[in-house]
Amino acid sequence: MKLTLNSKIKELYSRPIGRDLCDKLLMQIGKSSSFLTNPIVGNIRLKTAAKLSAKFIDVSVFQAIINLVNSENEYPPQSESPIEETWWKDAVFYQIYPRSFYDSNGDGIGDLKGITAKLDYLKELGVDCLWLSPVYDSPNDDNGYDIRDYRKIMTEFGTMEDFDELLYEVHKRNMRLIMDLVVNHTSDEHEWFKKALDIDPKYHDYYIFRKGSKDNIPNNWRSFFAGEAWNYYDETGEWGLHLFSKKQMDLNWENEEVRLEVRDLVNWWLDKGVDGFRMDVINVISKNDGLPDGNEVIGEMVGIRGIEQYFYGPRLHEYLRELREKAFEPHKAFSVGETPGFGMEMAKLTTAKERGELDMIFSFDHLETPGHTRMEDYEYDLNYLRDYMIKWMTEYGDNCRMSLFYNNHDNPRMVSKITKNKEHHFAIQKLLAVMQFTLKGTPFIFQGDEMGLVNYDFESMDQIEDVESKGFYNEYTEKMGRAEAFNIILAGTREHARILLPWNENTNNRPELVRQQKANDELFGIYRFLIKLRRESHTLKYGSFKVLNSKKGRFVFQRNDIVTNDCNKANDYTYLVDCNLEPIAKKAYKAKGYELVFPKVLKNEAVLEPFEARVWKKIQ
Ligand code: ISL
Ligand code: CA
Repeated sequence: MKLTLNSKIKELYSRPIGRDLCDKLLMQIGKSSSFLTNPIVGNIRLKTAAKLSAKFIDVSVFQAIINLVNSENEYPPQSESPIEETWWKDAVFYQIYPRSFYDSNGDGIGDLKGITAKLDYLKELGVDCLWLSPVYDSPNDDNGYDIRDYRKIMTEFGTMEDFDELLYEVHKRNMRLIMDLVVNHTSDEHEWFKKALDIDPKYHDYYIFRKGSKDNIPNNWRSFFAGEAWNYYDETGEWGLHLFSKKQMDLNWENEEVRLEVRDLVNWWLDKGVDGFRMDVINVISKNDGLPDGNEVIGEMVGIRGIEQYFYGPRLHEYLRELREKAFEPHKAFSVGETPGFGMEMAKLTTAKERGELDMIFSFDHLETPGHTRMEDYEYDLNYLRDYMIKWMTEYGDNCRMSLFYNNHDNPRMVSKITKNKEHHFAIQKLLAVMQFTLKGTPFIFQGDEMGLVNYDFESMDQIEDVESKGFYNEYTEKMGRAEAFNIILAGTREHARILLPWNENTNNRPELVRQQKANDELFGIYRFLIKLRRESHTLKYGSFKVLNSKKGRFVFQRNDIVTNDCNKANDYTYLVDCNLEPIAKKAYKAKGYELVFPKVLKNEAVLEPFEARVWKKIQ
């Protein structure tokens, strides 16, 4: 049934996309779902809601939401059967940003040999699978997310032989490796794009071009990295679409030959033996027909005008299924999609096992407290993280698997967002680690998490190379002073996550970036301990989840094993995790009948120190 302005709020909320969008809105205004589902509000018609909220939300927003909701006719399958066990649910993943991981030859740039050199370190940590951010040939406008040749290794990182050696050494240690698949766009230096500009008809249709004069831009979309989403090409008298940097040209997925190319390159790497892919912005590959203008108000609200025209596009499911069936499935390869903007229902619709699309996705709604954005200097609220986790733990379903992460190469370190007070950092790092390895899902460590890295005190824009930061800095300086603009960049810049890891070895040419921090060996030991605990516990990987206390500042939960009749899988223990989410001491949970697992010793059993986290195991 199609929604119209005559439909009721409860009808909107009962539809998957409607629910996600409402939930996002509710989150922003700090209300729970009962705010919309109670009979009085639930029965209000959308046109009335539009009138009532006309002061804040334009009616066009309602229409845009209705269109999005109507574009999805399917519902996520319910999960009834127990969780199916598989290697990527058992695994602990570790993301490597190669440029800043380990520099083996002293040129200041991390490289493949550097990764191989550190495999024993990663094995010791207990990591099962590595995810490599892009290592392909690239002019590095966006540090490798702008690919020039999908079958060649970036010169600074080494050679294909180095890659083969790395893969061999990874597998030799019983670990796995997944690559980054960046196929929403290519570099404008890719052969295909060069041929496209030469009006080779085959390649011209690989990209998204629109004829028109210079003063007639095809639509009002903005790029993720500030500025318009279109470049003008004098040589052809056309506009070309780029959702990201000016050198990252969007591929035309409508063209079957593009999809064949993607499938070929995925198969090429899988044939080589890689174990799967993390798929960059994979949710934006299908754009609405005719590339209609983005809604101005939504653009203001979300920060990127045009996003509703492609972030959950009309042919997304079809493209994902095709790729799975023709490349991933035959290789039994793993996939995790990067899907900025996705809510839980969208996540279920792309990852539920029965749907045959992706294995997992990264949802990002937990990275900022609602009402705040990354480019903002504020203190992140752990109470929100707790509520987010509880919602996903309880509603996502056993046919879906959640990815658990706090950091990646696109974000400042979460620990610094929680507080700038260094005194608390170590406790917070332990707290985050405890949650990451005892909650239900598959953990993704970002390089340096285990070293206790925090944000870097950049002093000027000269130290920041990231294309996104530069784009926004230019935009902000037009609106405000340089100092204020720099402050915002300092809070949100991706550069924090991209400085060379402090291996405490003097082998790089930007030592000033490393010297500021020192790897925390004690934290490494704690990560190792918690990862081992998780590895050896069926409960922690697959057990059920129950909240015991979620009052302000607290998060106490229990993990119980699934009852199994399989005598090879003897019932594991029950765990209890007691977390203090605030910088003040609190009365600890009385874990009667439990023995302490983490930390090793307590100063005072009755008192939880600021940000302390404890893990208890039931005595059997
Ligand atoms: O950084 C972000 C928020 O955390 C996003 O806006 C980010 O740009 C978006 O999630 C897409 O990220 C991915 O694709 C980009 C690349 O620059 C990022 O590094 C990559 O993770 C374009 O390929
Ligand atoms: Ca190097």
